[in-house]
Amino acid sequence: MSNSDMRALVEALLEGDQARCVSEAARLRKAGAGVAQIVVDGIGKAMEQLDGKCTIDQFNLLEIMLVGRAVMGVIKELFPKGEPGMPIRGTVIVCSLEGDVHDMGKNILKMVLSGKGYRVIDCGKDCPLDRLLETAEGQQADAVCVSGLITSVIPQVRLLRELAVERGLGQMRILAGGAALKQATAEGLKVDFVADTAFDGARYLEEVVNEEP
Ligand code: B12
Repeated sequence: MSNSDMRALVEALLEGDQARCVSEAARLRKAGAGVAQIVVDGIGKAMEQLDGKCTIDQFNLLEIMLVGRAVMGVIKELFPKGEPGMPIRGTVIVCSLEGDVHDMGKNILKMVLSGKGYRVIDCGKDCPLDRLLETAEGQQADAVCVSGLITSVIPQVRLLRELAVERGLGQMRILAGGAALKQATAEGLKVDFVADTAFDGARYLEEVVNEEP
């Protein structure tokens, strides 16, 4: 399946036409496209093109919210079962940090990890570090996944390791992803892994957190 097969989905996403997006995603699945390919070459590509419309100077909230709704429709189509009932592989917390309301990437990550059998606790968007770490401690998390789309959250990400160690969570893996974080290095962010896509993150977790029953 070539990228040009994704064109209709990308166009429908950019038009914010949720019904057309859902039927395009279903058509692509029937034609043999994988979930990862639709997320990366379909949703990812459309969001790259939307990029220019989401700056401080040029910003049409209604248009972008319609695109967001269309993306969520595609996510539901790609992950029809939502989260599986019987998690088998350890506990992972996902969130977007305080000040960041972007959550579509986090929502995709949640579905991908749930689909792989992790128990995923979603701390939501705009989540303060304290709440994230309190949840991680209470749930005995094996890993936390922070999604960062705006660069202003970077200082919070860099604090996470130190605060986790203070709470006795030094063994917990810290993963980072999203447009603002994936340009940085793991050393720079003081995390264990920086993911390009949700699927990269899942592969990394499969290597390091894999409590098969
Ligand atoms: C859609 C969007 C919005 C929507 C968000 C809707 C929602 N519910 O999420 C709305 C309209 C609300 C919005 C608001 C704003 N936005 Co905006 N937005 C975007 C846009 C166009 C797409 C983001 C997106 O959803 N991508 C699709 C998802 C699926 O991709 P993703 O998050 O990268 O996730 C994938 C991977 O990265 C991975 N992943 C993500 N996180 C993680 C974490 C881990 C651990 C792992 C393993 C993997 C992983 O999983 C996904 C699948 O592979 C980006 C442009 C861009 N290039 O990202 C700008 C962008 C992020 N926004 C931007 C800005 C400036 C804003 C506003 C400040 C605008 C304003 N004037 O108010 C506000 C911010 C408000 C706030 N405080 O957070 C800037 C940020 C710039 C910066 N350097 O900080 C960007 C980069 C646009 C730009 N070029 O200026 N935005």
